Amino acid sequence: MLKNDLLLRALRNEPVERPPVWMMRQAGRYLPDYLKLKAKYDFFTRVQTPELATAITLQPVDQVGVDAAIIFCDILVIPQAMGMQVLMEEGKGPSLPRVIQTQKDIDALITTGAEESLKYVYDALALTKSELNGRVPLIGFAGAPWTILCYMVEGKGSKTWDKAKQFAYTQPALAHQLLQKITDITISYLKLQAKAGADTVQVFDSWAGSLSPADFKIFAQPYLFQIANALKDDVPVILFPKGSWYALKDISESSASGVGIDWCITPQMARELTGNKITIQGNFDPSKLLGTIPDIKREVKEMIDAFGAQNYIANLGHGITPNVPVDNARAFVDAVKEYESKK
Ligand code: 1CP
Repeated sequence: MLKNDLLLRALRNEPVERPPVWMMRQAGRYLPDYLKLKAKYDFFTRVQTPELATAITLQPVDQVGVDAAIIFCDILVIPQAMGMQVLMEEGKGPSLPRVIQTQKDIDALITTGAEESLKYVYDALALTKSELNGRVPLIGFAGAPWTILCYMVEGKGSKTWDKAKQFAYTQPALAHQLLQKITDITISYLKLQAKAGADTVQVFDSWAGSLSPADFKIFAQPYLFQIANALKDDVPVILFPKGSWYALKDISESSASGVGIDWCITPQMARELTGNKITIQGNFDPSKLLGTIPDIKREVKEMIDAFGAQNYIANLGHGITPNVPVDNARAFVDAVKEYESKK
């Protein structure tokens, strides 16, 4: 039994005393105890050792007081499970030395049973679940097919994703084959995450906003919806297509229970586009966490006033950045928790 099920109630459109709060990328990055583990173990050791992944996942629950834990892992474990080499270089971010360009490259990817090589993720979820002992819900996650394709084709992060987009626009049949393969594996992977103890799952489409509304409908939305449909009887699904505010109406009519939005859309406009058909998550500008604590507290209250406390999950509009002081992250969370008394 969960002692704090605010997040799950918000996702089920049930009444809450105050909105639940968590922060994208809350595990790792800015917490001193994470940095100590980071100095000792390389990235994939941290991800693949359930005891380490669990310890990192619990840090923001214990130290910042968020209403949900999100398992410590990375979206790029899917390309890895499909047989691609993924390197994580300090200060440089991820890189994939051999990218996808041709039919032959796609044919060489491991598809059947790829999700089984990710047993360490399910083990970490099960261990975290038991350590949480019902304190807060546990969130599983995966990258969205479009965002994973971006890394598989581009080989590293990009501001424009021009190579990934060129691949999709000039070889759409190959792109759809690849997107479908990623989708199928992601569905099996998320189902196994739910079975291992994830109470809800979020699909990060971090680079959806690189596409126009028309191209989002072709290369991103159908695959996001396949995932939401396939998981809907397992756990509530949160879709986060960053930047794709134009898709909010369609998403509100999908099988997803929640949708994440960034800070480039007003709460009023997001509510207008979605009606009250889906729970909205977001959308505090992460850079505002670099301001003063009184400013953070005031702006959080304004944000909740604008969204309303129901059918709403307080969060950032994208991941917390590594330079945020822990006290400021805590002020963000405290401001949401104090909201009830200010109503
Ligand atoms: O050693 C380190 O600390 C490396 C930094 C790091 C961390 C802490 C990477 C490399 N990944 C992670 C963990 C991670 N990644 C989590 C779990 C822990 C947490 O809460 O932070 C999650 C949810 C992710 C998800 C992820 N990885 C996304 C989607 C969310 C988002 O921020 O948009 C993306 C795009 C990635 C790719 C990735 N992995 C790592 C980096 C630096 C990046 C981004 C690279 C780029 O800018 O393209």
